[in-house]
Amino acid sequence: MTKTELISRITQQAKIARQAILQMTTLSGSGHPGGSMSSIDVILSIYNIMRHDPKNPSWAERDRMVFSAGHLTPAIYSSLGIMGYFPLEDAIAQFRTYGSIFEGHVEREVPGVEWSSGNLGQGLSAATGFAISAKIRGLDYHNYVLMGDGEQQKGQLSEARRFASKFHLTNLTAIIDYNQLQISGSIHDVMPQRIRQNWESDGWQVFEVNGHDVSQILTTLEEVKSQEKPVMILAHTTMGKGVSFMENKAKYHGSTLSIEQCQEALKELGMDFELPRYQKMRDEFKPQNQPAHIDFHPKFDLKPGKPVLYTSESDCRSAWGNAILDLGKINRESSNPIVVVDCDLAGSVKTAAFEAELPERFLQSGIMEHHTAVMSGAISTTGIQCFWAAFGVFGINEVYNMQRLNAINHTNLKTVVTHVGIDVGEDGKTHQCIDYISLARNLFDTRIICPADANQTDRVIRWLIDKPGNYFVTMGRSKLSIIKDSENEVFFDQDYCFEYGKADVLRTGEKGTVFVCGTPAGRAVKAIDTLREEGIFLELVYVSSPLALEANMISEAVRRGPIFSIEDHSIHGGLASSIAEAIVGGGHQARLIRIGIEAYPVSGTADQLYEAYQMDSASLIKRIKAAL
Ligand SMILES: Cc1ncc(C[n+]2csc(CCOP(=O)(O)OP(=O)(O)O)c2C)c(N)n1
Repeated sequence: MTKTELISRITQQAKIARQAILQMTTLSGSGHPGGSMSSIDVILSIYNIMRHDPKNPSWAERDRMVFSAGHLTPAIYSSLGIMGYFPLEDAIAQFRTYGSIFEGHVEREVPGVEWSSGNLGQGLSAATGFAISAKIRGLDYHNYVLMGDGEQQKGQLSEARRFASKFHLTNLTAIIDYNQLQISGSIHDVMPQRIRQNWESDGWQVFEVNGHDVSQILTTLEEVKSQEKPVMILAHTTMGKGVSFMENKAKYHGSTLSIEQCQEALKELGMDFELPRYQKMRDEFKPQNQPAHIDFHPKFDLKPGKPVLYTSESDCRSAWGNAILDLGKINRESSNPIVVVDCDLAGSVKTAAFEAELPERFLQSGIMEHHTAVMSGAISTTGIQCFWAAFGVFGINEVYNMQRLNAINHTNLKTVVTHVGIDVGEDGKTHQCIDYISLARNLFDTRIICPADANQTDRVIRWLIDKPGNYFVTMGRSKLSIIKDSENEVFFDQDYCFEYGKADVLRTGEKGTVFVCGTPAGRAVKAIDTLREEGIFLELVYVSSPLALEANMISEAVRRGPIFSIEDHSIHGGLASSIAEAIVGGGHQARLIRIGIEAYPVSGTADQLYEAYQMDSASLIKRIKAAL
C-alpha cells in the first residue's frame, strides 16, 4: 500500500470512529467523547503501522499499545473494532452497559487491550514493563503508550521516564494527546507545567506533530524507531475535533451529546445517524459471563531446586535471598526468566547476591516504588516470573493502589516484603508495617504468605517459583529461632511441603488454642512450652496463610475452649480478624483473646518492643494464664 493509500484509509477509519464515539457515548449517556475525538487520528495511525494480529491478540511478538488515559474507551473500542478485534457494533451498542466487557474504563478483558487503566499516570510504567521485558527476553516488539496532557501532572510519570531513560528503552514511544484541556479547563490554568522540558530533561527525545495530520503522524512514527533515546510525541490536537460546536470545549471532556446534538454532529461529519438500530441491540443485550480471551495466568516452567535446611538461628530475609539466588541460577536457561526488582534496598532485602550473580536479571529501579509496582506487575504478565523485594511499608502501604491495579490486571507479581511488624530495628513507626495482612485482605486475587522461620521461608519461595497470580511474602528483620516440634526436631524440615492455606500444628493440647502468625512464632513456642512444663497444655497452630484459614481448625479450636491470636500486626484486620470471621461465619460462639499491636509503636530493638507490647514469651505466658 502506498503512503497516500494508507493516509486515505486512516482518514476514512477516523470518520467511522468519530461516528462510533459519538453514538456510543450518546447511547450510554456517559463517557468521554472530547479526548476520544482529539486522540483518534493518532490511535488509528499507530494501529495501522503496528505489528499485531487481531485474530491472535496474545501473539508473543506483537507490538503493544497501552492506554494510560483509560477514560478514552470510546476511541479505544472504536479503533479495536475497526481493526477487527471484535465487531464494532457490539462495542457501540454495549458501551458501559451492565454485563458487557466494554466497561467505562479500559480493561484487559477486551481483546486487544494490554493493560487495564483508569487511574491516570500509571500507563507509562506498564509500558516500560512491557518494553524491558522485550529486552530481557530478546524480542523486538515495539511499545506505545497514549497519555493525556492533564495526566502529565501525575508524579509517577517522572519515575517512569527516568526508568525508561536509564534502561535505554528505545523500543518505547510515548504519545501525549495535547489538546490543552482537562476537566476543570485549560491545563495551563489547572496546573502549569513544562511538558516538553520535563521529558527532555529526563533524557527523552521529543517530537511535536499536528495530531490530526495523518501524514505527519505516520512520518514521525517511522522516525521514532531509529532514535537512540526513548521518544515522546507531543501531538497537538483539538478536543472534540471534527464537530464545530464541540471543538475546544472542556465541557466535552466528559459530557455526552443529546440525541438531537448527536444527529447534528453526525450530519456535520457526513456520517449516518444509526442510534435507533444500536438502541435496539442494547435493549436486546443479555448480560454475559464471557470467558477471558486469553489465559491471564500462564504456567511457569521453573524448577524448585532442593530445600535448604537451617538448623540454627537465621533471618527469613537471608533465607529468601539464598533461595532466590539458587532458583535464579538453576533456572538461568528457562523460557520463563526470573527477574528481581529492587528499590535501593538490595542489601537490606537480601537481593544483592542475586544482583552480583545474575545482573542481567536484576533491575535497580531506585526510590520509585509507585512506578516499580506497576512496571513489575506488567513484566509479570509477559512470562517472566517477577519478584519485587522491598520493606513492608514500601511494597504494600506506599503502593496500595498500584497493587490493586495489578490485581485488576490479573498480574503474576511476587512482592517479597521484609521488615514487617515491629521487627524492623530501631526505625520507628514510619517503618513499622503493622497492617500488611489487613491491606492484602482487601485485594481480590492476591494472596499473602507469612513464613514462621528460615526453613519455611525457603520452602515457600521454592513452592512459589512456578505459581501464577499475585502473592505477598512477608518477613521481619531479625534472626529468629528455628521452629522445632515437641521432640525438639526441626519442624519445617526437608520433607515439609508448603501448601497454601494449610496451617501447621506445632503443639497439641486441650486447654485452648493459640493461633500465631509472623515473627512472634518462636516466642509463642517458648511460651507454650513453658506452660506445658507447668501442666497447661494448649494447642499451638502456626498460620502462614492468614487469609485462608481452614474451617476445621476453627471448629476444633472452638470445641477446645478459649482462642488466642498472636501476631506482629494490628489487632484489627489481621489474623485476629480472620479468626473472628471464621468463628462467626461458621456459626460458632467462642472467646477470642487478641494479642497484637494496638497503636503506632515506638523505636526500639525487636526484643525491647516485644517486651513493651507484651508479646515476649514471659508476657505471653502471663497474658495467657490471666485469660485462662
Ligand atoms: C489518578 C486520577 N486522578 C483523577 C482522575 C479523574 N480524571 C479522569 S480524566 C481526568 C482529566 C484528564 O485530563 P487529560 O489528561 O487532559 O485528558 P482529556 O481531558 O484530554 O481527556 C481526571 C482528573 C483519574 N482518572 N485518575
